[in-house]
Formats: sequence, C-alpha cells, structure tokens
Amino acid sequence: LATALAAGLALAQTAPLTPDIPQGTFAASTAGFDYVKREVMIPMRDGVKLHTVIVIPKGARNAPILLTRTPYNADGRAARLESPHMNAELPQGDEVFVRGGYIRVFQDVRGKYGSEGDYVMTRPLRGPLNSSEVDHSTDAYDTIDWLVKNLPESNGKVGMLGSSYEGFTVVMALIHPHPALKVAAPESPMVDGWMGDDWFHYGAYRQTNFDYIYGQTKQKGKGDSVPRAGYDDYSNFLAAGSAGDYARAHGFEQLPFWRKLDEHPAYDAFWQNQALDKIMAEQPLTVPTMWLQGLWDQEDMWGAIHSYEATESKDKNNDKNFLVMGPWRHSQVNYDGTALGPLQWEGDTSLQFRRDVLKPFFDQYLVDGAPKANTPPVLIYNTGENRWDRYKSWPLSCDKGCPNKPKSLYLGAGGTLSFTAPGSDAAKYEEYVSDPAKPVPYQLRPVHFADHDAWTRWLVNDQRFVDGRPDVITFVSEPLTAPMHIGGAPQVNLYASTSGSDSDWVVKLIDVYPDTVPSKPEMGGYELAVSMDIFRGRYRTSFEHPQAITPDQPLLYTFGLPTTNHVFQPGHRIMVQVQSSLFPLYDRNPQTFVPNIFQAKPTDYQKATQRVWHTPGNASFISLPVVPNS
Ligand code: PG9
Repeated sequence: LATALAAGLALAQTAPLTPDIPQGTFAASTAGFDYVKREVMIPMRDGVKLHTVIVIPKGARNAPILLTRTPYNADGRAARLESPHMNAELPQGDEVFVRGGYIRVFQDVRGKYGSEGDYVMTRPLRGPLNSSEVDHSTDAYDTIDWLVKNLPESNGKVGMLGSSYEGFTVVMALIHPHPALKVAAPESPMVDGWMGDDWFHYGAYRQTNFDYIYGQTKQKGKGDSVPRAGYDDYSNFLAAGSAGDYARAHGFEQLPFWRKLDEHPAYDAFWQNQALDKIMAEQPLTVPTMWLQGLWDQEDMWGAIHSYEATESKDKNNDKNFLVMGPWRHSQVNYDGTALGPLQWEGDTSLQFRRDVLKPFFDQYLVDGAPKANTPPVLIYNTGENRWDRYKSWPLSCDKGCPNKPKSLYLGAGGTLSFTAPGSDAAKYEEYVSDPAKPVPYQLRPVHFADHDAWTRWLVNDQRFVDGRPDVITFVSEPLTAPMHIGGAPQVNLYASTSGSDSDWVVKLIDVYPDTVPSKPEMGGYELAVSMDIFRGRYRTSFEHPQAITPDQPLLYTFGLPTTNHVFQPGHRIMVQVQSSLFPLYDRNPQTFVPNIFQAKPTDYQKATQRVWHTPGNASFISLPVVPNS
C-alpha cells in the first residue's frame, strides 16, 4: 500500500524534469487591471500585416483613439512600468490622455519588430523614390480604417501624435488622410534629413547616425551600437579618418541606408523628393495640426518650424495650422520640462503644455461634445523672460510679410559686435587657422555619444569651453542697456575666405550673462547659444551641385539659424562665435575640395587660414529678427 501511495503521490506531482518554460503562451492574470490590452495584426492593402498594440480603458464606450506608428517597438512603447494601471503602463507623455479616457494604439511600422514587410528607413512617399503601392500615408490610412471598424469601444475618431521618427509617420498620415483622422501633432518630426534634421545640417554629415543606422537596420528587432575602441568618440572618429573610412572599418557597406547616404552627399533628387515640408506646401492641410518642436532640439531642429511655415499661407481660416515651440531638447515635450541643463523654467513646461494646450486641442476634435479649446495659433516659450508667449503668427520679424523687419548686427574689427556697419578705415578681417587634425569639439571632451545626458544638453552648454581657442573667433557687443527681443530665425550673412578649396562654417549666436548673477552665481558670465548651426561651404551657390571655393576670396555665405524667441536682458551681451568644425558630431571638412567628402583621403585634410571680413563691401552680419518695444 505504501508503495502504491508513494507512486500515486508522485503521479500528482510535477516531475522534476518537467520543462520549466511552459509550452504555448503564458496567460498573465489581468484581474484588477484598469485596462485591456489587445495585440492584433492589421492587414494593409498589399497583404502585409502590421503588429499593433491596443490599450483600452476597461469599460470604455465612445472613446477617442490616439495612434502612434513607431519603428521603436510597439510592445515596449506600451509597457513603461508593467503595471495594472493604464497611466503607468503607457508613456509619461500619455498620462493626460489616459485621464481623459482615450484608447491608445501603438503600431510597429512595416518591417520592424512584430510587423511584416520590408523596412525602409523613413520610407519615401509613393512617387519617384517609391514604386511600390504602399507608403506610410497608405499604411496610416489602412490602419485607421481598420481601427474605426474594429474597435466597438471607440467613437470612430482618431488623433495621431508622436515625436521624431514617430512624428515623421504623423506627417505622412496627413497626406491624403483618412476621414476619421481628426487631429494631429507631429512632435519634432523628421522632415528634411539633409537641410537640418537628423542626417545632415546644410550638407554636413552627423556622425551620431552611425550608431542609429547600426541599431535600426542591422536586424528587425532591437539593435546595438557600433563597437568602440575607446571611451572618447573624439579620438575614435579622429583615428578613423573620413566618415567613409569609419563606415568601412565597421562593415557599413552591408547596410543599404549607409550606402544611400554615401551615394547622395548633396541635396539631389533623393533628398529633394522626400523633403516633407516641400510636399506639405503643395497641399492645403485638411486636418488640424499642431507642429511641435524644442527650441534646443539637438536632433530634429528643422522639421516642425519649416513645415508650419510651408503650410501657413494655405491656412486661410487660421484653423488648421498651429505652432508650438518649448524650451526643450529633442522629444522633451513628453518628459519633464522643468529644466534643460543649467536652465530652470517656471515649472514643468512640458506638462503645462500637454495638460493645458495639447489635451484640450485634441479633445476639441476627438471627444464628443468637448468645448472649443483656447488654442493660440502660435505658442512659443520666451527663453529670456521665462514664460510662454502666445502669438497670432510667426515669425515676429523677417524680411518679407512679418510685422517687423530684422536688424543687421555687424561683426566688427577686433571682435566687436554692433548695429553700426563697419567703416572703411577698419581692419579688414579677423583670422584663424582651422586644422582638421585638431577639430573643435562640439562639447567638452571626453565625447561619448552614448552618454544620453551629455547628448541632450550639448546645445545649451557654456560656450566658454571653446571661447579663446585660437581656431574660434569671437565677436561681442557692449552690455545691453535695454532688453532686446528676437523672434524668428537669425540669418547669417558671412563674408568669409579660406586658403583651402572647401570649408565648413559654424556660427553661434550667444547670450553672454553678466559676470555676476546674484540669484544663480554659477551662471556668472555663462555663454548660452540661443541659436547655432553649421554650413558646408561647397554648397554656397547650390545645394545640389557643390563647387570648389576659390581660395582667399571673400565670399558671401547666407543661411538661416534655428528659430528662437529670446530676450537678451540689460547687462547681458550678445556674442557671435565663428569656427570651422563641430567634431565629432559633424564629420570633418578636409578643406580641400573632393567630389565626395565621405571618401576624402588622409592627404586631402589640410590646414586652412580662415578670414571673416568686415569691410564696407564685405560686411559680415547676422540679420537679427528684432522685435521692437515688445
Ligand atoms: N531623431 C530620431 C530619428 C528620426 C528619424 C530618422 C532617424 C532618427 C528619432 O528620435 O526618432
């Protein structure tokens, strides 16, 4: 009996060698959850199915839908804290929508994570660059169509929101939009990868993209960064040589997107035909759209503001096109917006915006019976006076069609900066030597691209770290006696010469704090760049057809700096710094003209004598979008 009992007992127990990973899917207990999560594969018109995660508040009825289409893993985007509570499960930026009872949807774009199909980086619209029958515009359309037909808990109204790549997919959805798409907010959307979003700025290549391309395109799921020989990326990239040499050393020829970059260094049809601000300009907006961007957006500084400007003239009733710019780094709109580096704002500016502006704006179009929101056409943080400014239009000051005309701020002899044009007796130029063997760093070394904090704050770093370097020239004004407000994009008009045949020009517009700041002593003398950019000299006359620069000739370089809404306070000074590299963020210009800088040889990299001219005929200046008496 004893033996039989023992055998029976053994039968009832789990045998020691039972595999510990259950066969089939584990059914997690969701008792007590305040939401239901569904995972579905939504069919597109070409038969490809896209993996979609739908999070529905328990008991929802007539709920609006908020959709984000992502290359960054829909499962992960909808699982912040693994929580029974929807507001903890979803991203921080969604909390206001969770409180409002929205259904939240994240979808993997085709070819990434759980979705079928081919992944093409920022897949261009159907047309000259895309001969298939699908793009992100059709995928958004088909997805919205499925959602409104298959979610009985919804009221059939959809809003789209997302930052950066996710912002790019929002813009794509605005092209021939589904009628159920009622409102959209592209946040720092990637719009023109050559002019000033992720890949290049005015033709200068951004080497941080190597890690991005490696991580995003080596495989369908989550990728990794390029292996490093050392911690300091300044040394790693300098040792590599050209960007092409770096790519070769790390196997990038296997990654088609790198090959596309390498084959299209100039602004040719490949870039022109996928510049979404140009595409948006050709069609009136039919969906109310709030373009959003950070004022110190270190990744996508071009897209939102240029798309807003491109579509504004078509918004005849002033009811479709809206602009918001916060005192934020890239995507900070969805996180805490209390501070950026050493700059402290009046409270959490991101939350203020999401709660008081974005949510009422979305509610107006998505929630049945919601009141009209009090949305200003333009909402921009004033970074000098620390408050939100509401405007009817933007910019406040520009050459044509603005309420105010810009003022010319002249770079003068001996490093002066003033509104007085140079006289003929002044010295002719300021000079420095740019040495590609010792490029100017964009942040204090060591540079480690993977250091997230350093990457998000580099645009607001104290520029004293390079002020005084022999290869950086500085022009500075007298202390201001009255506040000076600028509202718009400062325009660079630089008369410069180089002894080489190609050159980069970096221009920074800086607010220099007084030597003593009693309320924040550590800010004494701080040099805050309110706007800066880099311009690759070979594109001076044409972005499409680069040309060698005639050595030692003063030539005019004109380009727009990023938009700013800033008040220089009395006692502060205005500064302009000019230099010829921002390394290793931007690849080095060899300073010898070669057909493709990616393929420059070590001997092409040559020192050059750079001059910034300030004679009456060649007077360098910044056209400042000054707003008088504001
Ligand atoms: N700035 C990122 C990106 C967008 C589009 C292409 C490449 C990179 C992003 O944050 O998504």
